[in-house]
Amino acid sequence: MDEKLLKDAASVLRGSKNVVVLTGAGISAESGIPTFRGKDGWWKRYRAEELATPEAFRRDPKLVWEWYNYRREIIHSKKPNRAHIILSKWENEGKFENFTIITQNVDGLHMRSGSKNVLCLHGDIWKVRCTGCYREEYNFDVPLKEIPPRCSNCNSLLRPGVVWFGESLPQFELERSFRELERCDLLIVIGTSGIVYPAASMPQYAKSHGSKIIEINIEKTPITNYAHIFLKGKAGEILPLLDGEIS
Ligand code: BV8
Ligand code: ZN
Repeated sequence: MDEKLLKDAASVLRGSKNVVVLTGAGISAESGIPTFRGKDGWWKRYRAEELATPEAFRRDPKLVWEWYNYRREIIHSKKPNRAHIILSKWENEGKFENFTIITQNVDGLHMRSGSKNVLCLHGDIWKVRCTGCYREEYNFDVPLKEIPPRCSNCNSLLRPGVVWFGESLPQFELERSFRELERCDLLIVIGTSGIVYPAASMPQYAKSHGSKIIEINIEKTPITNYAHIFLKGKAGEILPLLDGEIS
């Protein structure tokens, strides 16, 4: 880790009041949860870009649910890693005047590590929604009792409570995210390939409103080009170092 960059990042952190953190699948990689586009990513083995769509669900709900059941089983057996824990520590210690996490992840690990102010842009893999009566509830069955699962209220097919490609993001989370990005003085982007919109537009949006951008990733991304500081490395290794510098 470049010592000078780390110290620069720590001094930006120390001088920040309103901090937003945007996370992607990379923050959960050290928990043992495959990323989407990495070498062992979900997308490779399950052609997920064809599965995470309403069309795929209409065509073959059983196949789509088999993929989500498989992912739920993996996520269920994993736990938050040091990166999640440091972010939850910063929030619960009141390190900053305002501290918000905006996540693209559906694995629920930020909440499981104790973070409370979390905006889930793409939904939650532990939520199910009825395609008939639209009732939404948590379902933690691992494995699912039946595939595809049906609504106990009207017996229609249930769908995963996540946002698929071509679907709009939840209005509240989206609006709240952009308000926070307008007023933050620091946005830390952790473990995202910066490919999926509208999340991928958020760093530029924050920067255009005067925020500093720090990116933490094991490789460069389109975001790196306009980040003020790029800390190359694993989130679970860099965040504890940053925490050490500012505590
Ligand atoms: C929408 C939920 C309006 C389901 C997901 C052309 C141009 C621009 C946009 C579009 C376009 N064509 C279509 C679109 C819109 C589309 C889109 O952006 N497509 C992309 C592919 C071009 N977006 C949408 O459809 C969105 N909706 O736009 O609504 C609308 C409405 C109606 C009609 C049209 C438009 C909906 C997007 C949400 C899709 N749902 N997931 C599920 O999970 O099953 S997206 C999926 O990708 C996940 O949520 C994931 O979080 C997300 C982003 O991926 P990343 O998190 O970045 O993960 P990835 O593997 O890619 O990268 C991991 C990174 O971590 C890497 O950089 C790696 O280096 C790094 N890393 C790895 N290990 C570590 C690490 N970093 C640090 N430490 C480590 N240890
Ligand atoms: Zn129903």
